[in-house]
Amino acid sequence: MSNDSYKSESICAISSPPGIGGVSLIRISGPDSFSIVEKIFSKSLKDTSGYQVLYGKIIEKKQIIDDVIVAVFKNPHSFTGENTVEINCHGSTFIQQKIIELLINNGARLALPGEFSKRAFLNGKLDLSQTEAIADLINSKSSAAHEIAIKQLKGGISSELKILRNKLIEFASLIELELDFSEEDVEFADRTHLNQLIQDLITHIDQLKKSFQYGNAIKNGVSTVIAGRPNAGKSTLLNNILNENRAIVSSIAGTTRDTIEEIITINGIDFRLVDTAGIRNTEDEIEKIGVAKTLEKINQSSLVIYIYDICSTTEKEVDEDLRKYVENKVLCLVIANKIDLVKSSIDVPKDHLTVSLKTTPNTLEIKESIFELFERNNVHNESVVISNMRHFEALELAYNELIKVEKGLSENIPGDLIAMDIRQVLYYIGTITGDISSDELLGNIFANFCIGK
Ligand SMILES: Nc1nc2c(ncn2[C@@H]2O[C@H](COP(=O)(O)OP(=O)(O)OP(=O)(O)O)[C@@H](O)[C@H]2O)c(=O)[nH]1
Ligand SMILES: [Mg+2]
Repeated sequence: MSNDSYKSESICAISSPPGIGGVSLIRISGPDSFSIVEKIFSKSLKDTSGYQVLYGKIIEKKQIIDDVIVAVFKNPHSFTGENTVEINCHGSTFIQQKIIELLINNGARLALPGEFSKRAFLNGKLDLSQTEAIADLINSKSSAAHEIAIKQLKGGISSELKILRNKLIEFASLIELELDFSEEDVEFADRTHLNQLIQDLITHIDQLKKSFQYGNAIKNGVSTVIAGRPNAGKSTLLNNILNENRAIVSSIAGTTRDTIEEIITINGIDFRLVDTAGIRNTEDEIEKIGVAKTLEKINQSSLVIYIYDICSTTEKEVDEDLRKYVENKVLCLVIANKIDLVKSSIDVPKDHLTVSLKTTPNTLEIKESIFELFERNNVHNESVVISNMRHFEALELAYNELIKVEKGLSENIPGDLIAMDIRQVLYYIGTITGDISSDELLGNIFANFCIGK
């Protein structure tokens, strides 16, 4: 679809979830939506003002299909910015399909995934990152994910980036103007100010980039691996946290072979907990595969809960394990288990959580510790958090170009080269808000939306 052909086409889709429901919502948007709906509805829409609701009947060849409520939105006061009608019908799949069929027979066409949102963007109702926030809002499963999506929808990222972008555009233009006067060796763009702006941008974009770790964790859950030697109590821990017998627990070392994954929500954040095979050297073929998988899972995780049996593991062995298996970049909560078996007093490092998972589950305390560890290491600027991979990648590219500009300024390279690098920064920032977009980019983004949104 070229960017302009949409202006003449009216599109329709079922916007409620597929299947039977009490009621369903069918949406139609485009220049002919009113006249198309009038052909199948018992009332005229001609004299309606926007934001109006009408009660009437959907009729096919004098036969009543359904009693419906129709909401009318007049261009530009609708989500898409076009004339839009929303038909609230009864949620039978037959009725839904019938109404869609009638709309198509009268001149509408079926909407592509995300096409309503795409029109909202093309008609300037929302910028690109706000449009993407709608998809995140629909998909949000926790209060934290919801909060990030709402902030983005309100334009949090865009307004920040737009201010910086406009300042940078000004500088790029001034530098480009200098090129027209190259004979005269003039400097319209104050280099000290430009340098300051570049520094501000670098700091700011760096902050946004850092917030992605947090944003991404909230959107997709924090991958959290429970690891340790065999028999340490890993599966017991998983079961305790889930409050169900999810994994087999036994006194035989090497019970868990395959990874077991479950999601728990702590204070509104999803943690994807993975119970793993205990790490040891083994000749057992299946267990070997299990151990390899454990190591792979640890590598991919953002948080590790390392658990050990306090009676059978020395502090030195624990340290060795941590050094060998848990990389520095991964957050790690260390749990000393089976304290009930300890007869005399024993020294445990202060930062290890000492428990007896069998006799007292300590679930609340452990959950709090997991959450605290995550929070402590995810300092984020309250106002804006990046949670979208596309935005993160664009920021990273913009950041690299900014470093080039910074270097260029310090080395006094010619203005035309600096201007080129600044234009690159502008380009990458522009792709986030959609100030710069291509059919391909839009196609990729909206293909992941649901139909009817
Ligand atoms: N006394 C005591 N026994 C415990 C405690 N926690 C777990 N156990 C026991 O230790 C044994 C091993 O527990 P699991 O949870 O299966 O250990 P695991 O780390 O998953 O072991 P693998 O899957 O073999 O790697 C079981 O018999 C548990 O009942 C504890 O706090 N105290
Ligand atoms: Mg186990």
